This record gives sequence, structure tokens and C-alpha cells, in this order.
Amino acid sequence: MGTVSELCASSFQAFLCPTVHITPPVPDDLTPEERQELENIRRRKQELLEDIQRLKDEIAEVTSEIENLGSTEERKSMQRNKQVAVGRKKFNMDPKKGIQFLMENDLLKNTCEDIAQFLYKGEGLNKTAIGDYLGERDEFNIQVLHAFVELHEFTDLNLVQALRQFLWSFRLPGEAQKIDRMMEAFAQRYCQCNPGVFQSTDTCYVLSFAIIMLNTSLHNPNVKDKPSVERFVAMNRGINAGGDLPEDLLRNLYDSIRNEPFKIPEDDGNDLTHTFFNPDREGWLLKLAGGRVKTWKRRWFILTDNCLYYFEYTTDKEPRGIIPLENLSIREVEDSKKPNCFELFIPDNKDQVIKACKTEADGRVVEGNHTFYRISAPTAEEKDEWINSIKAAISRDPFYEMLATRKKKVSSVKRH
Ligand code: 4IP
Repeated sequence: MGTVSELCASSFQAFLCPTVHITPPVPDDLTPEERQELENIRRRKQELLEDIQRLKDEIAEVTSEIENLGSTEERKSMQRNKQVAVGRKKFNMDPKKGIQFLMENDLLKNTCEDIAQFLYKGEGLNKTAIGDYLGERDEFNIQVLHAFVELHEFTDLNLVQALRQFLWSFRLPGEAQKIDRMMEAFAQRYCQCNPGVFQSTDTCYVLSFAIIMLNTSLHNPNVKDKPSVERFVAMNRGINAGGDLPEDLLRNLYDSIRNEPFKIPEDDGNDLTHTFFNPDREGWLLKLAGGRVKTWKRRWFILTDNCLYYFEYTTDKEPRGIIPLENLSIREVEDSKKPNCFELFIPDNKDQVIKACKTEADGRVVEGNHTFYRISAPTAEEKDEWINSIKAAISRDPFYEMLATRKKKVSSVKRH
């Protein structure tokens, strides 16, 4: 009979070729220690064989899964889902590019209905991006907006219920023209689903805004003067083509908003409808000088009446400078010296001096000399809040003008 090492070698053979293993009998001429060792080796061999079998089974299973995947639609669909996920990410960063990508990869048809459906489902899409896309002035985007609004079913909903649904499906952009287009489309759809409730879509439009403003007044803690139902009814006199809307209807809408505020998508932690109607804000910011010597000065800024005022101290009666926001735009910028910067500038004209005034060291009030105002906020959150409030202040005025024109229209219809 062989030695233990020979026996081990034969076990090793069996290990390599597990199917042809015959356990030979234990030779008689072994010492008890050798027997014990042999037994241990054989037990270990058995365990290893079992392990090998388990691994083989697992490999077979995975291989068959891979083969199946390769041969079925599943693989294609996995690939497709991956592409859709990429498209969604692109959309959230730049809506137009995202849509373009999805169409190029045959994941979306180039029709406004298909795109509207995609936005309406909204899976994995950022609601601010949806709002931005729908608010675009482009003819095609306007068609998508209409197809999107058509997907909303407002039949037998009162105006507050319909607005709840609509305002939850995307985030209202901050620009007046965009808000106007979207609310116009909403009003048309509401009137189409509920004929006879309002005399015209303008009435529906104006009342929708009265409701959004009511929501802000009732639920924003900064608004101290809460309107009563009587005031709300009075405010909306004459808006139904010169006539009054039924008081019951207005009271119901008021109660609904008072009992439950609008739920607004808060993708970036800011509630635009609140900011839009209450842009005022104040706080410490750093401002870069306009002249050649670029010094940063800490100033107390107050945003009110579509102007930005800055003071040296919070208690100062006279501001050091006043910047009317009319015709200005705002953007985020990187500065190598200060964090959280944004800039006020004149769009399409980087050399023109911004209309503003400031106080010289000797107390004289003179015209400003900034072609842009670069401002640094203490934190990223404050920077975002300032940007949103200033954006809202900039777009509020033209918006109120548009609303006022429409109000005039709906209350004067009778006289014509
Ligand atoms: C001043 O620097 C301040 O930064 C002024 O800001 C600024 O005016 C001046 O800019 C700049 O020279 P010093 O105090 O070191 O002299 P503030 O008025 O807030 O004190 P702006 O136009 O930024 O208000 P120029 O543009 O005057 O050089």
C-alpha cells in the first residue's frame, strides 16, 4: 500500500476529477496516527468536493441567466431603462437637452403629445425643470404646454381643487411672462372642462390669481394682515364679465384655501409662490465696489418696492446706495475671493452703467458707476434666497401690470 503522501496524491487526483473518485479501503499497515491523518484528509476532501459542486451549480445558474438575458428582450429593456435614466438626469440639468437626448435615442417621439405625457408622468423629473420647459416661449414648447394641460382632468372640480392639481404637477417658474402663459393655458382648460362656471377664461385667470394671493396672505407668517372672507368676496366683485360671481362659490373657495394651503413642489427648498408675492428681504451682504479699486464692503441690504437699498448700519436712516431693479437681471457667479456670489447686470449690455445712485464719502448723492453689482452672501442658502427674492421682485412688476390689464378687461366687458 502507498504512503500517506501517495494516498494524498490520489485524493488530489480525485479532487481535480471529482466525478471519478472511489475511496480505496484503508490499508492495514498504517499506524493509528496515519489512519487518523488519512481520515482527516478524506473528510476534508469530501467537504471540498461538496464545495466544488455548489460552485459549479452556481456558475451554471449564472451562465444560464446571462444566456437568457442575451437572448431575450430583457437585455434590451435594461439598456433602454438605463438610457431613460440618463435622459431624465439630462432633463433635470437642462430640459431641452434632456428631451433632445431622449428623442435621438428613440425613447420619446418628437410630438408634443408624447413629450407632454412624459412631463405629466414626471417620473424622476425635477418639477422646476418641468416648469422651465413648459414656460418656454418657443412655439413648440407652447404646444407641449397645451398638450400637458389637456392631460389634466378638471371636470367637476372647483377652481381650488383644479389649481391644487395643476400647481402640484410642476413648479411655477419665476418669470412673469411664463407664469402668464401657464395660467392662461390652465384657465382655458378649466373652462373647457367646466363650461358655464365663468363668463370667460379671463375671469377664471383673474380669480385663479386672487386665490394664489389669498393662499399666500393666509398662510405666509410674514403677512400680518389676513384678509377676511368678506374682503375676498369684495375684492372679486365685477370680475365675471362685469358681473359678480356667486357669493357661495367665492366663500367655498376661500374656506378651502383657509383650511388647507396649496402644496407646492419644493425641489430646491424654496416656495416660489410665496416668494413671488412677498419678495421683500433684508440682511448683511458684501458688495464689491464699482470703481477701479475693488474693495468689498459689508452692507445692510433691504429689498423692497422693486429696489435694492444698502446701508452702512442697520440703524441708518439714509441708504448709501439705491439700485432700482427695473431692467436688471440676476445670475450666480464664482468669485476667487468671496463665496456665494451673485451679480446684478443689464442683459445683453455688459458695458452700460446701471441706473443707480450712491452717497459719496462727503455726503453728496451721485449717480452710480457700476456696470454690474457683485454681491456675496454669508451662506449658500442665503444666496439662493436673495436670488429668488430678487428674481421675484424683478418679474413681479410686469406681472402685476399684466394682471391689472386683464382685470380691467373682465370688469369692463359689460360696458362695451
Ligand atoms: C468704496 O471703497 C466703497 O467700496 C464704496 O461702497 C464704493 O461705492 C466705492 O466704489 C469704493 O471706492 P472705500 O470705502 O474703500 O473708498 P459704499 O458706497 O457701499 O461704501 P459703490 O458704488 O460700490 O457704492 P467707487 O465706485 O466709488 O470706486
